[in-house]
Amino acid sequence: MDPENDGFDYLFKIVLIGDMSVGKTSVVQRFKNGSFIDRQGTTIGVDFTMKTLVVDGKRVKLQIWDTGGQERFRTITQSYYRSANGIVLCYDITSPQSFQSLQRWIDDVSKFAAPNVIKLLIGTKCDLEEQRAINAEDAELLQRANGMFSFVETSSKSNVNVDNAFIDLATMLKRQYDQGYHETSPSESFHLGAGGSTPVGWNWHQRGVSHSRMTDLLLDPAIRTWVFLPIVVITFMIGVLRHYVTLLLMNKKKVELENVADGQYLLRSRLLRENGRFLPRSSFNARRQFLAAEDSGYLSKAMQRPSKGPNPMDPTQMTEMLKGNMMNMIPMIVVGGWINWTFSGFVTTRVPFPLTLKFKAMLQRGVDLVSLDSAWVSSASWYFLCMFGLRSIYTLVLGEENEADQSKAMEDQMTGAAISPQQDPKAAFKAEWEALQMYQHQFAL
Ligand SMILES: Nc1nc2c(ncn2[C@@H]2O[C@H](COP(=O)(O)OP(=O)(O)OP(=O)(O)O)[C@@H](O)[C@H]2O)c(=O)[nH]1
Ligand SMILES: [Mg+2]
Repeated sequence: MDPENDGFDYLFKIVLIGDMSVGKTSVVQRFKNGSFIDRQGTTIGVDFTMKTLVVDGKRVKLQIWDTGGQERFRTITQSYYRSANGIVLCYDITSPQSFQSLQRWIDDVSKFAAPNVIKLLIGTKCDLEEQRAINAEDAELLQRANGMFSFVETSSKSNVNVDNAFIDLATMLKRQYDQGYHETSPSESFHLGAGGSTPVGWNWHQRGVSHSRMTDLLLDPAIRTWVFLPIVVITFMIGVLRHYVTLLLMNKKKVELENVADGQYLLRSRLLRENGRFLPRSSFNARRQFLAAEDSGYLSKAMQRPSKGPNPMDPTQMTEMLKGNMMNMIPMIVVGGWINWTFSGFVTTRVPFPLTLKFKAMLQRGVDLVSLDSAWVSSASWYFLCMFGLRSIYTLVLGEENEADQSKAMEDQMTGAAISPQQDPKAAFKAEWEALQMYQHQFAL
């Protein structure tokens, strides 16, 4: 059996951390290739390596993330802790500074990594015995005080203990898994996103199923019941509520008979211009006369009526507009805030097709997890998708002209349809009258 073959029984993610130049990359290189490069370049951000070991006759694949120790990468690399199964903390036995820094690294781990992550302490460069600044006993004390499972001193240069360290870690991870760590708590929960506690069922064990580098998630069914569905129901109910409150608040505009007649006459005039060529000239003229004769035509009379176009400063119009805005903004702010507060940080569902990384920003608001596949949708984004996606359901339930659809109201506001002044009817009559006057009749039949 070739251990490098892609098949594996266990997959564990390991992250190496520690101050810059302590020799993290050298450790990984020694383990992966069996080589040592004296002038190793500093690591920019994070490097990724895979290696498969055989432990107790099973293939254990290690995904190793070698982080850059420079201060400026600290926040980037923290996001890698979250899905780590094992963390290797490194210090340089010749550098007291790197040993002192360990406390900060340990604090970071307890802040950002899963609570059950397995920690291993490594003192590097043990070939430089004459420059030793840190005793092994001190390191052991620190190891025990912080619940790390083991401590070893290694040398990548002289190939001391490097392989052993990884084998020990892999063995420990496998045994922990075998002991049913995840059986006792099927949805091992840990924190995603700042502050939001996010129960995510995490698939520790990929039995040769997927070889993608992305973290594979199993959604806890409770998320479906307590996050996914509530968001849909809340968004829907708010829409219905909005519809009825709007109906209550808004004054229905009264339709006047004259306005209806005006509309109908304008329509008739337009139809006459469009289809007049199918009428004999005398019939056409009679109709034109009826609509546009100098004094007695309907359009001419309508043009002379005193104008009563809507007054833009009309206070009732302003209140209507304010009410409209209120019905838009208040649910947005209140419900948006509520959803964010109660449900933020959950991964709710997965779209059934692959998406490019660019969708992450859109679909994963509130879940800041680099290794999460872009097809997953976070709770905050799910709320927005519901808000825009429920349009046809509202139409089905509330009818065509409903006020529930927030996206429609927003569209109106953006295009200015909600605030554009109504046309002056006199202008419409004048335009129609002129068009009819200029029409040259030619009988088409
Ligand atoms: N003598 C000796 N030198 C080592 C050993 N391991 C690493 N070095 C040297 O230490 C220096 C830093 O090693 P790196 O592996 O690049 O350190 P790093 O922790 O990856 O550094 P960053 O990527 O900047 O965080 C290099 O010049 C190595 O040659 C070792 O075991 N013995
Ligand atoms: Mg490095």
